Amino acid sequence: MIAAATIEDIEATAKRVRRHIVRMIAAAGSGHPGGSLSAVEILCALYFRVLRHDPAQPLWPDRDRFILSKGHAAPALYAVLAESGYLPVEELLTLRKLGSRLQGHTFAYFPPGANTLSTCIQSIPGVEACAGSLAQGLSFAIGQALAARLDGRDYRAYCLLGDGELDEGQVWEAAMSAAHHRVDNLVAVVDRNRLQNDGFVDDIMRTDPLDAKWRSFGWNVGEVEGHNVRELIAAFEAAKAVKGKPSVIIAHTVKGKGVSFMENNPEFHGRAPNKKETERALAELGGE
Ligand SMILES: Cc1ncc(C[n+]2csc(CCOP(=O)(O)OP(=O)(O)O)c2C)c(N)n1
Repeated sequence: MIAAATIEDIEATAKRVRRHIVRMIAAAGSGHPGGSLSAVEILCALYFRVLRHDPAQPLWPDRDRFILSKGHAAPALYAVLAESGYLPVEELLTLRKLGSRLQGHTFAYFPPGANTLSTCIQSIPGVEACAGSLAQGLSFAIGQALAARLDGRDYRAYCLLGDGELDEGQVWEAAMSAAHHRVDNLVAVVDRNRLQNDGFVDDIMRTDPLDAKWRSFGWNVGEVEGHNVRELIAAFEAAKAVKGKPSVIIAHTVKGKGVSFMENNPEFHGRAPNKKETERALAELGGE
């Protein structure tokens, strides 16, 4: 089982994860840096402090489940899984290469006829679900959370959504059903970076007031500065104590966080940095 890290260690890991993200997307020549960089502290807080998981047993039945619904942020998840020990850090540079386990969006599935955990195929150990087609992750996470209840297990399910992803109706159908079934071992996190594919969420489909919307759908709502590890951990801990309803944490973040010319820049939703930009980004991110 992975040991709880200190806030300082988590912040140091987040720095390394940002550098991995820039390097892997640059090496691939394609990918989604903006929405990967915004999610770094959320993922690091989860994997190094909140989730019950064991890199040596990726299919351990009692593990907490993490579902990356905004699947284009796969580089961030792969980097955090590598830092956790699920795969070699060097493998990160195979992102999006032919034959690599690290495809641009995550996958995990049960092949036809298979119905046991040991026959689940994960792109890399630790990946729970296929993602890329937005909005399916929350429904999947509800299924996982309900399965825990049916199986008499006490694991929890966590799901990371983008704020542009909330344009999809399936998210709100899922939100209603989670409240209806009182799925209190479920936590959704909204990466509220206020940008989506090629523009600002407010211009494409305004979702404010987001907290009131989730609350009216029957959820417990927390709100944090999404790059503040301490605040994130406190919100996840508070959610654990909530009974009878699911929780959502609205995490206010910056798309492209940490790289000045990527921050709040729609261009870097889905474009790799070129050689010069990569050098500049890595210089800004510091470290070795
Ligand atoms: C069903 C579906 N519709 C459209 C897309 C294309 N698409 C990929 S990313 C994206 C924007 C996502 O924005 P957001 O959820 O805010 O992600 P972030 O800004 O955090 O990267 C869109 C529309 C998709 N992947 N799936």
